Amino acid sequence: KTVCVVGLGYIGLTSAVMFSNYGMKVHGVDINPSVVRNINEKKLHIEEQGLQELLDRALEEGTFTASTTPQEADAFIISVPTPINSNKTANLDYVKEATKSIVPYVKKGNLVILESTVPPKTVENIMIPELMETGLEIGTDIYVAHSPERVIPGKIFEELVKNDRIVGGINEKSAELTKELYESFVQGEIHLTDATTAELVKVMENTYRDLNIAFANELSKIADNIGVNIWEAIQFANLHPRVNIHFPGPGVGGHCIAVDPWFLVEIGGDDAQLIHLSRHINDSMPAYTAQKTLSILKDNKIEGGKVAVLGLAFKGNVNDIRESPSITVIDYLQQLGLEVVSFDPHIKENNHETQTQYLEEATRDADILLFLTDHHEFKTFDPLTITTNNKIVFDTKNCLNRKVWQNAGFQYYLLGD
Ligand code: SAJ
Repeated sequence: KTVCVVGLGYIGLTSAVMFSNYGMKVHGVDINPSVVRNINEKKLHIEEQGLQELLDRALEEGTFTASTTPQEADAFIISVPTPINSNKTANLDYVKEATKSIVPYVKKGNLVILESTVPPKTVENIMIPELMETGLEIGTDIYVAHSPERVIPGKIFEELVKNDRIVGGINEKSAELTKELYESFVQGEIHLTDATTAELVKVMENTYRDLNIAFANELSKIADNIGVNIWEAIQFANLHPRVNIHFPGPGVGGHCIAVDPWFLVEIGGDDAQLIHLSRHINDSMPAYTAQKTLSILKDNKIEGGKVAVLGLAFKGNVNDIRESPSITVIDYLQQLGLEVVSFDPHIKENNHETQTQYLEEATRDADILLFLTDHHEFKTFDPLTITTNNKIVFDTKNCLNRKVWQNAGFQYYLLGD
């Protein structure tokens, strides 16, 4: 079987190399020529454990090729970004353009699969009208399905194989053919439904997480006011067999959890009040974190001061700064008149004006160390080796060992404590 994957980001590229390592001949397409060039030179634009080896093998064995234009194939997989516009409505231009781009290559008997997370009805209202341009009968000549990805960056290859998948077809045959394709490497169960249900399920999953984190963030503010450590309280509450509260933090980032709930707000209107409020609660966390940093400095009689921000990525152990709360926290800190230098061991390119490539440079004259991302490197930092102006640390992810830092003479502050 041959597969053409359109969009070579986190999901498209990882799926493409999986298919090509499991017996398919895969052609990957990206509109960005530098992404294609790098991939062909075995250079990765994303950090993901296991990706380099699988890509190298697929390229060497010739089971994977990449270019900026699609090719004929048995199955087409569309895996492009679905961001939100500044007014928080879904931007489906990439889905539309990607579908348009494959129209000249789609033949009778082909399968077209959408992997991107989309507002319910996107397959029906955006993709189908474009695919009708092929002149082929939808559902009998060509088959169409939504097979949303559910993998977590950092563990993509493990989850691609092990997670259950929800596949929604525009008819039964479309769903069955999609299941057959993914069965080449998926060991989890593949559940079949219709396309709109699959679209809703995927958005619901990420919205559940956003709501749950908003709840944790709200609890962290309440706990802070009454002098309780929220991390300990959540751990205890989660010992109950039917409770699973997520954890607070400086904000919710990434291009999924901070984005997808807006799809439901857009289509739900007044029926989506809880979802809407949760988005606002999570979006309020960067400002809250910056304010807390300022009050910690004030409590220590430091006016102005220099903040060393540790962690720019949107979460631990990834090199992705898209929708990262750290960037917003830095903006607020600067607005509050504080000087900021930032450091992230996972981000090599200089992506931010405050960024330095050297830990020592970030911490040297710092009045406070502000940990915003729980990278594994941070957990093992030896505070005795860090030189600062004032010995104050603010941990927003509960990723440091309080005792170790206190023994090194630091005043240790924890978000939600
Ligand atoms: N976060 C918290 N508290 C928590 C958990 C996460 O503040 O308890 C923050 C993180 O720091 C980060 C943000 O939320 O800024 C999102 O991180 P994440 O690890 O929750 O999620 P993503 O965006 O990396 O991946 C999610 C996953 N969805 C679910 O777990 C329901 C993944 O399975 C999806 O495939 C992915 O979105 C996607 O692409 O949709």
